[in-house]
Amino acid sequence: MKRSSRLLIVSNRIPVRRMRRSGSTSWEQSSGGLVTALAPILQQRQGTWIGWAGNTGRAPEPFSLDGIRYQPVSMTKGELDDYYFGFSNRTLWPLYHDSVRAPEFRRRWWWPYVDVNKRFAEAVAAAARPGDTVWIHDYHLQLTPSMLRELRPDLRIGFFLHIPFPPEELFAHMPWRTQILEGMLGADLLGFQTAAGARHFAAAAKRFTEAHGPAGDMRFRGRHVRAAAFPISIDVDRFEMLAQDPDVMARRDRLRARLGGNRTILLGVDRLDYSKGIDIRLRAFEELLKSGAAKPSECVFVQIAVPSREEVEDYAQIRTDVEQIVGRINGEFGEAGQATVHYLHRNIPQPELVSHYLAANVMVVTPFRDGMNLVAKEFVASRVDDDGVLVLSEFAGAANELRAALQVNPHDLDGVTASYEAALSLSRADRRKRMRSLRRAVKRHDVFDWADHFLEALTS
Ligand code: GDG
Repeated sequence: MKRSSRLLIVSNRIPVRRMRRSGSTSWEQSSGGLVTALAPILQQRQGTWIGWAGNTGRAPEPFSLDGIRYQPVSMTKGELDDYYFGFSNRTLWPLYHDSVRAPEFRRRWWWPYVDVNKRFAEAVAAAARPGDTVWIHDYHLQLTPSMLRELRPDLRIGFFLHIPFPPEELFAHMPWRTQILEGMLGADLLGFQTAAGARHFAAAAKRFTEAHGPAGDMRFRGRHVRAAAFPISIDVDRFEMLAQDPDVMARRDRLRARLGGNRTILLGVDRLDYSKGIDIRLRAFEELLKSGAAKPSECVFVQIAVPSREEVEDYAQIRTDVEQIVGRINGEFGEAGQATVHYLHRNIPQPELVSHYLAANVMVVTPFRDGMNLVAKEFVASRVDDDGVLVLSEFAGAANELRAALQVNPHDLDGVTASYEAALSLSRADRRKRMRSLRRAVKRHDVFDWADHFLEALTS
């Protein structure tokens, strides 16, 4: 990358939290994987991060924190409803996740989506110096690349989609398909989690726009546009370090003891989202108990479900569904003082999360569709003891790399139940062999390599 060119990151949210302590306001960096990966690069390159700060009405003034400049973009309450909860999370999210819930195509959400994308493009255009590099993230901002190119043809523009890009036949349902594709084609480089995502995008682009040529070298309106896979990863060293922290290990031991000493622990960790397959994994656990293949005194399921998008009806519904299944299993198989499913509807601190990864015998990751799924990789990175079994949906992007997991089709209830039985019966030697292979896969490239590869490809 050219030394003189600065880097601007653009995402729906800037990764900061506003703290109010004794009357004064300050900002604190939040701990997502993206900010961890990009912070060192941004600090080195005097970078700027542009995005929504989480409040409606006037945007807070730009500020600097830990060597990164943050530039908030404003959003009205109506735009939050239409652009974010509406078009982003009730149209794009379900459509891009194989339509596991029906996407809603509402015309009144489209224009706010256009307007907000425009505002982001204008904010970047105003902040960028000649020749800067801009990296735009995710489905909320698919129109921003071409809007920005129009304003600032001198910039290098990259775009990364964190969620899957759907097969052409599914994407074809989108009433604004041409506008969205043309929006994305404004970038020089388009990154996807998987090769299939890049392929799907190129197929749709060729069908619905003037783009032509192979995914890796498309031509669009006289420019080269490249679509390729850049599978995201995690800060592997951080999880390995936490896993060896005496305090985290002590928490693991306390957790195991609290859950009943010798009971086999199955664990799920997700945002409470209908794409994650939390319902199917609990129903499979219920089947396992019903069949007698496992006794409630011998095993326990812990599900951490982080509250998410609760304003959207399908999310309220999946919460009700999950809580009903939890209640049914505990009603049927629990004893006073001994629950069969422990359900935590909250976010827990990361050291606590890692102590759960360490306590688990079986990590269950069963999304119907997932861009990557970082939880699967974090579990593997944490298991420095080479133990623990990963049950993983074949429809998570992570399945491409985590071949030694017990891979399942989450639409197949009997298949998921059978995978639990298989997990419970694996010998220590088999578990070790699989986990070692998984760990090699996860350690092959971390989130820092991911960011480097993308930025190198963008600027070369
Ligand atoms: C999108 C795509 C893609 C979860 N519970 C707690 C907690 N977490 C953290 C995990 C992990 C992250 O949240 C979840 O990441 P995922 O990848 O599993 O899923 P999405 O939120 O849907 O992310 C996905 C990702 O973007 C990156 O490109 O992989 O496919 O959908 O890091 O650790 N963290 C803490 N407490 C919790 O209770 N501290």
